[in-house]
Amino acid sequence: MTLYRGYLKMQKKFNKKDNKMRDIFDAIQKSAKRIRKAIDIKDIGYSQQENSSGETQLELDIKCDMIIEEEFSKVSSINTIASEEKEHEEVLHVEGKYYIAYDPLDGSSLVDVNLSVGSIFGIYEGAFGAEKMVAACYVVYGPRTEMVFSENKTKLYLLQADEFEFVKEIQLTEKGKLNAPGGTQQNWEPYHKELVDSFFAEGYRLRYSGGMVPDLHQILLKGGGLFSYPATSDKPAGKLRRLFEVFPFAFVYKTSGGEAINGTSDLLTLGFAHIHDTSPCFFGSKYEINRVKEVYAKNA
Ligand code: FBP
Repeated sequence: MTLYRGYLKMQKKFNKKDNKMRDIFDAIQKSAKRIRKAIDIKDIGYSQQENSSGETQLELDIKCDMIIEEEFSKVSSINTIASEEKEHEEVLHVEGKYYIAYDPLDGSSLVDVNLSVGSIFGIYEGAFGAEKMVAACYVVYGPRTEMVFSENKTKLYLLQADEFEFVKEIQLTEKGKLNAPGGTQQNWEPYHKELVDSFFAEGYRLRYSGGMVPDLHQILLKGGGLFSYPATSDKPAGKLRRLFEVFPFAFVYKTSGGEAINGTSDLLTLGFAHIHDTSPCFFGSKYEINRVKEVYAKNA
């Protein structure tokens, strides 16, 4: 086989793989545009339904979930989907090789106070699991609509005239200035409170909206800092869900030169027993994450 024919064969294989990911990328963009319109409606009441975490679902949660399922059902490379709004995973195309776990509208309870919210996607190959992750994406619905897609690099896109335009690649610095401490403070471990306070004592600024997507997006775009949602006495396993929220942001932060841990271990080395499992989580630039590791190694 001549060199050139070998190159063509590799190209074809690469393009086929690229096209499959491209189809997923397109389906996420179509979903995001429809969700943007769905958010801008007057009535955002609660439904009669509860999700698997016992939270009453907003009509909007269910609508956004339906939009994403509709768009993904048209993509033959997607084998199975799992939604934060549904108890069980669902097979779409048995021939497909990608498994996608998503949070259709994270922080949805913030819509009625007009704060930014987001959609989160974890793209896994062959099965669900941190070690199977090949790409991650999130969309921020704020004053503007932005999308961040991580595969080999992390790229920012802005919705302009109904098209997502590439803006820039994102890279975290070694050390940041922003601190986003989640969880009910009265239920924090004393050593965690000390850690959070030590960053403020160093001049870090408080930036916490209660929406994971805008909070992590701000730290990513402003060059670094720390987002934390620890284990607390009322939530000893943390609050945020591994497959839908934690693993995707761990992938984005690590691909952008940052770190992501559960206090002691790399989040992308964790397993899961149930698709709705949660985990304590810390996302940030290297300096801040090393500080967390030091404190948690001594105490946890
Ligand atoms: P949902 O996925 O149910 O919206 O919850 C997740 C979330 O709202 C995150 O966006 C946010 O970081 C966290 O919960 C806020 O939790 P708390 O209100 O305990 O600080």
